[in-house]
Amino acid sequence: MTDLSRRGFLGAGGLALAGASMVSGRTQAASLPEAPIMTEATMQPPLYPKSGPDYQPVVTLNGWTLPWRQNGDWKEFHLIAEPVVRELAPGMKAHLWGYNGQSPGPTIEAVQGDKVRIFVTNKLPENTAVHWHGQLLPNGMDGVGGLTQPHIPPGKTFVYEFICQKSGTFMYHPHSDEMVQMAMGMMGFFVVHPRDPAERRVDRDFVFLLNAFDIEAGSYVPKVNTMLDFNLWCWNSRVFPGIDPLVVRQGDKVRVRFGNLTMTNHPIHMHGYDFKVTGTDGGWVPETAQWPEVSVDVAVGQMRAFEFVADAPGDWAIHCHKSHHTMNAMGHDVKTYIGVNMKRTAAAIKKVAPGYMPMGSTGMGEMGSMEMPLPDNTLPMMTGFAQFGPVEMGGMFSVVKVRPGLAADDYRDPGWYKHPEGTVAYEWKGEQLAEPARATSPDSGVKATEFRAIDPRKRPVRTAGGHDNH
Ligand SMILES: [Cu+2]
Repeated sequence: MTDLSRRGFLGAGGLALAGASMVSGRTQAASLPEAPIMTEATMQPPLYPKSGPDYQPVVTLNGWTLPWRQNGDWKEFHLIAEPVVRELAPGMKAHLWGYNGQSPGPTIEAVQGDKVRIFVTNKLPENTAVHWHGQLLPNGMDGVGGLTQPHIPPGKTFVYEFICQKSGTFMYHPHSDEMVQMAMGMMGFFVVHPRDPAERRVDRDFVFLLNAFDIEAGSYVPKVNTMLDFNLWCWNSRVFPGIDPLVVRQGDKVRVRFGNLTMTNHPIHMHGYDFKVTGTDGGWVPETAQWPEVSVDVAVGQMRAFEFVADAPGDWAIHCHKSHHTMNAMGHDVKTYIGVNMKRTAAAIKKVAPGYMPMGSTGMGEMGSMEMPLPDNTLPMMTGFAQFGPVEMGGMFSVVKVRPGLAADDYRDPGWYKHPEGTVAYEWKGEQLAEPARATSPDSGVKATEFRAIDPRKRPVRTAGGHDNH
């Protein structure tokens, strides 16, 4: 990739934060900036600034940062709204809409005070517009199609120009046929770094967007009208075990930022640490107001950042605490059979469906360890293996891997944690207690329901009047 970020002219006197004169309204650019494209779903290395103030760039789980070019005072980016194919996890691909080859689009990074000029080319089959969620900007740059600008028709390029007035965590997404375009995966992260490189500095800064899809087993395109019952709960359009681990060097100061563009809230929970909530939608939380947590809820349309010092090595789970959101597509319709004696039912069903196998009467954990035949292009409800067996998870789940002695920019998966001798939960092999008499299957006293399996080939034929018995 060419060097797209060259030294600008934002020197003495260049940083005026307010005033209409800052926005030219008409770009002087002689040509459109390059629009790099990314199709791989692996985390790309952080993009260090080659000019301007120093900062610790973020890393985007299963994603990348959009390179830019400096043109006079302006940092110029080029987004292309277009159809993309995204692998959600090995074994499943989705036909989505996104930006520059991916859903979500690339992360945009800038510095407080930067003048940014963002070209948006529409290669979708319908109008679009881009809203810069959380940015303080002139009304006409806010990206609400019809309200603050004409929609961008297919084939056209529009230009957005504004000053990044404050540092913090932002997003971008369409404001044009918004429900459909977000359900199809159109969104991206936007980070503005403090102008002072020492301010709020961390060693590792992870970002991801929470999004959700409803894709029926065997199909490739999300159902765009689904309101609540999504079956794929994603971070950056990926589900476990397809989500990158958050690889951290022991002792590093770490920030994790996320934004929620699903239709419900997500309590994001991290094991092994308490952390401080340091950022919200409106900016940084003053140190005196930061509160300690082990879970932080992020409502629809919100962003949150938390920070911790990674002093405890290990493989620490990080996930949404709504347990349905750590499940994948297949299996949500399975009935509950816990405590049910399935023997007679299974025998009856096997007469009409010889391959039938009853599941779930002891819980559903066994589903995480089985290789069940699946329809084309879908994912099992519970999946993923680690060093001690099946993890029985899916969806919004990943692992914070804290290891000593990593290189500063080493984000490669270090494998499973090697636990020091004697620090893993273990089986009791001594004598058992004398068992008090316990009912093995508590009886509610309610008469059991009788199942009757009907062979559809031998269904009783109804008489003309619609009554079977007269
Ligand atoms: Cu959730």
